[in-house]
Amino acid sequence: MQLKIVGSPLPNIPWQPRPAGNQDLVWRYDANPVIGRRPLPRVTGIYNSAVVPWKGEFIGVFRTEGMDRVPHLHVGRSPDGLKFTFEPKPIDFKCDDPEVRRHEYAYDPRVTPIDGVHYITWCNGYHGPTIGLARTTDFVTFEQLENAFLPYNRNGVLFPRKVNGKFLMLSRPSDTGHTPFGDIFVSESPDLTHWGRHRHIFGRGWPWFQGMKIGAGPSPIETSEGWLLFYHAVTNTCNGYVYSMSAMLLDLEQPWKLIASADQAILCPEAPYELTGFVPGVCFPVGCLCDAATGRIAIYYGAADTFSALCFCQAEEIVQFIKDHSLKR
Ligand code: M1P
Repeated sequence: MQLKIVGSPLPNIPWQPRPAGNQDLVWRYDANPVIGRRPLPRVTGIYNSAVVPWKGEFIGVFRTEGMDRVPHLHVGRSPDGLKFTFEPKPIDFKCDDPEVRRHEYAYDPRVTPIDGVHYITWCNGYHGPTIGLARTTDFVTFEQLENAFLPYNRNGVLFPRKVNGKFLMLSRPSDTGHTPFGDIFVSESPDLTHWGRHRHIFGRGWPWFQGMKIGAGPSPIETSEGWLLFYHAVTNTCNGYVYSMSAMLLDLEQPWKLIASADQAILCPEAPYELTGFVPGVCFPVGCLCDAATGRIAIYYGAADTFSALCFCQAEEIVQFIKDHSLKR
């Protein structure tokens, strides 16, 4: 297989080669976490956040959580994708409709460029969690659009281009709490306001690593073998939920059709910063950089609901692994 990636070269992608002797598909940045404890005054953690290339450097939307544990979204910037500085104040979304603008909480942002505009999707408090949506062209002014779905929903993730002339969004219908269920669906829209044609893509279940729920991670990467989607997979234990990362391939023109899904996790909570924090045992992929020239992928993931960490992989190896270890249910 000679995998082709649809996208731009990113020669300055943050990157470390796989360490000698390491046989894992996905390996961690050796100076993790990239964002540690108390990154801002009175902020206990910045995690589950999305980074994109921006004018030769990097920018992103970050989940911050203070002593009251209510999450908000802040802009952050980085020259190298490794060291970040953050706006001290949350994003002040502009919206003419006060009903849409009303703010309860905001978390787990994804950032997706489509046709020169950056769209932010996040879990937005509106009588319970639903999918908030905003757009920006400069990361200074953010225009908030209609919430995409009715409550309760989480993990709203846009595709990076229209498919058959429509915007596509992944999401996971949920409940108001720590949802003990969850499958990934896709919905389409002509205008980012009206969403429909909801299709089930893939469900929780066998094997055990994803027995409780799953949720889309970063925006899918377009490859010659299909859309490559990293996702979080949750299992239940006697000590609570454990969040790992796995990957699947979706059909390019009919993305509700699953091509293949790996039969195991590709990153499990093992490092100290993944096992110690506000919620131990969480690896939660949210942002992703990809160098289309080399197939290098850098994934930003939340660790233990406290830290932001980085891991690396090669697109062709991941796609081959999904095909070779394709889940059969
Ligand atoms: O605490 C682990 C995660 O729990 C929730 O994830 P999900 O709703 O997808 O199961 C979210 O609160 C997420 O932010 C958190 O990391």
